[in-house]
Amino acid sequence: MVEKKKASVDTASQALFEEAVNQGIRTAFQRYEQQQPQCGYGTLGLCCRHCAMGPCNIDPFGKNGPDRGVCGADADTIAARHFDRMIAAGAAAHSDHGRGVVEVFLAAAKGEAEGYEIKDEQKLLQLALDFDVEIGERDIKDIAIEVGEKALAQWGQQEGEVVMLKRAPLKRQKIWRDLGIWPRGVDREIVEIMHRTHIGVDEDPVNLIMQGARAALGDGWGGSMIATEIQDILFGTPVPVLAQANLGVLKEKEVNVVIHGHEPVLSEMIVAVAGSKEMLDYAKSKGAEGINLGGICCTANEILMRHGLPIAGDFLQQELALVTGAVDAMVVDLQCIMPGLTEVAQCFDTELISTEKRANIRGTTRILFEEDNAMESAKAIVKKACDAFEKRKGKKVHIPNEKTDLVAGFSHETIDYLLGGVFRSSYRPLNDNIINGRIRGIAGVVGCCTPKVTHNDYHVAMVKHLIKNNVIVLQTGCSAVACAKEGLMLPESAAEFAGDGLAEVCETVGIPPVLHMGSCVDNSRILMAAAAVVKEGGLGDDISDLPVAGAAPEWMSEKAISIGHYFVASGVYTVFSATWPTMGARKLTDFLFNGIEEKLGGKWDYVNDPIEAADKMIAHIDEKRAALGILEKKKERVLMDMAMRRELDAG
Ligand code: SF4
Ligand code: MSK
Repeated sequence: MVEKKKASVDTASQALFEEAVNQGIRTAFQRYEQQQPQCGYGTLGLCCRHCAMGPCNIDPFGKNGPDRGVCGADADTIAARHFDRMIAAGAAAHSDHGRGVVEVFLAAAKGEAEGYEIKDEQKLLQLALDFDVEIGERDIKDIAIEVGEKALAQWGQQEGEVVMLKRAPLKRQKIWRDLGIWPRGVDREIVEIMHRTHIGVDEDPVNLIMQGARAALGDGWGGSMIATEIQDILFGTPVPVLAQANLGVLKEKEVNVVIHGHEPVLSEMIVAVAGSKEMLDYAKSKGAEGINLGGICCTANEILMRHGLPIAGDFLQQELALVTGAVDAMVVDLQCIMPGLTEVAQCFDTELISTEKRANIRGTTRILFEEDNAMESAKAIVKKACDAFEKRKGKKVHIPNEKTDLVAGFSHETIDYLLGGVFRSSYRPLNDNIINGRIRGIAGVVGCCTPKVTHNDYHVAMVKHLIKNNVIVLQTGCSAVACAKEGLMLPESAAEFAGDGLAEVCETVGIPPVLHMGSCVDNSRILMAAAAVVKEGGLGDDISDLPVAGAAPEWMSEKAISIGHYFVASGVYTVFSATWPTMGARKLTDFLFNGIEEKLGGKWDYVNDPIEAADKMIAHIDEKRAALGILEKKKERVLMDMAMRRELDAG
């Protein structure tokens, strides 16, 4: 059994972990222990079951065991094929999400999706320029329909270039073209991975990994970026909002609806419906004082970014949320939904409602989302939650006290605006502060949480170490949730946790040292921010020149591998911790950690200690600073008086 202190560094999760143990409820923490010892071949990437002559295992020590599978594939081929298939699955997940969002957008533009409207016309026009859609005097609806059709065509495109990669710096574009890895179509590159990793096709690990890069780029700069942009157009581009995070956001006397998964198309409707008089009256008729919405995983991040709604928790807190006994309905769509939820929900009065045709979860109530019935589905869901509250009313609940304030909503446009001021939005102040050394560099710390390490420990330790060393941190996904709970996303946390230079910039601009940029598909916002920093000038002419680094210290999903690989393929040094999937394949691992840099300017690394990993990121940042000739620049300390601050605010 896991000891309480090892389950989580988050005290709310620790308490509920113990409550689950006391009540005999199994969660991922116990199931992980039951899986021990996990298969060594699988852990090292040395197990193949791509055909029925297998499964084949390779001897990791190169001694008396087999060094090839039945077909003759060696360790590097087997691990590279497996790595590529992780990319394919991750890219497919993000991109299929993106496709669904574009379909809803198109229906909304045609007036066929009640309740949806275009909220950010400016962003629509920007996207129209990307897709070469004529603007002129045309009606905004006509522009939206053409943008929607052209965006949707990116998935099935067979030849040519996925359009959004043109947002990257010109030098980066040339690298992709010269290497022949500019994706032709989002789906095509994923299918090609599946073909090339079939028995007896591509056996060259380097060739396989470069196709992986092509598919991953189709995810990050394609499917994910389109998803982010279209979600902003439909639901509004995030601006800073104050909110709260952790399971203490649940309320005993209100109907608690927890929205979990990834797609904001239905959760936006639930947000709209839950605030209506009709639903509030219904909730009161069941004895509740109100309706309380909270999120888990990336749906949490989506509704947080746009509405300031509270985050109940991250991936490993989904079952713990139910253990509170206070969740009346948990609404799940897709991705990162643990099948184990059903077993936990059965111990309580919780309605577990699944809404996605693509994701049936046995034991859930099915209320399917269709774009033409979103409002009705949302109402039916909220009513079910109210009915469940009536059953739960008066029973004992275990809601922890922990909830922490945070400021979220840092789209890359918002960063631009906050830094540059009202009249002159620009990344110039960020670049200047990197050049003068107040900010040493930028780190993207993202990804999931995993029971392989103490929950949230790596995220929090790494991010604290980075900001202490004047590295500003951009976050998405469950990593953002972890640091929000720790209080790192408040402007005042700069004085407590950040180094002098970073703290000075944060205090002047009024931002936290750790910026919440959204959900997993919103890693595309980090790409756009990196491209904007290059464009602003003074820090080289490619993303690989920037003093930046990426990390996913508690990763677990295949999407994380796709994200990591598109960061590497965009020129970023990217460190993973907790586990690494190719460790048994020496030549392949050496290529990913070293050789790939010659081709792509970025590379992978694995360091299973968050502080050591952060130190390697800082060392990389310093190397880039040295190459730019700014390593020695010491920050000139400027004490700002009120007049200077006002001037900065006014831009
Ligand atoms: Fe074994 Fe080759 Fe079949 Fe993989 S593809 S299971 S290594 S025979
Ligand atoms: S939800 S992919 S556990 S970040 Fe995006 Fe969190 Fe990882 Fe799922």
